[in-house]
Amino acid sequence: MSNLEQTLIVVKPDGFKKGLVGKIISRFEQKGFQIVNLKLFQFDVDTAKRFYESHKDKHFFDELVSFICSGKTVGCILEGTNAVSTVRLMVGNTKSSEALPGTIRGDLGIGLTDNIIHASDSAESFIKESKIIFN
Ligand code: 3AN
Repeated sequence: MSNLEQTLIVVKPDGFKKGLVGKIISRFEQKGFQIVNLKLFQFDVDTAKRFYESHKDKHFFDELVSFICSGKTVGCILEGTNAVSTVRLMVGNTKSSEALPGTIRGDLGIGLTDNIIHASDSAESFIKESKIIFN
């Protein structure tokens, strides 16, 4: 039975600077996901802190906020079967250096904080994060 879901991806500043926006979104289209909404924008510090609120007690929080604000990003809402888990599989391990070949981070990135792309980790995160970006 088909489980139609939506999820959010954000191409991070390193992905944007490397000119990977088209390549990344194309992978999701080729997989069969539909683009529901798309936005080019740059995070300000307040928005980034709200977006990454669940990490506020982590040692890397300030670095993460500073990095996501460092350049342009592209937010995209995708829709399709099991979108949340399938998109996360396509994104790959948080540490790009350990992400499997065939995943976006495995093929296109090498960093940890700068790991090319964000993808919502649950339906609840998608609702919260997409409201912050597509307010
Ligand atoms: P993911 O994006 O794979 O879901 P999370 O949610 O654990 O990973 O972490 C959110 C973001 O925080 C990651 N995308 C990465 O940019 C950054 N991050 C995670 N762990 C670390 C770490 N140990 N040091 C620096 N940055 C990190």
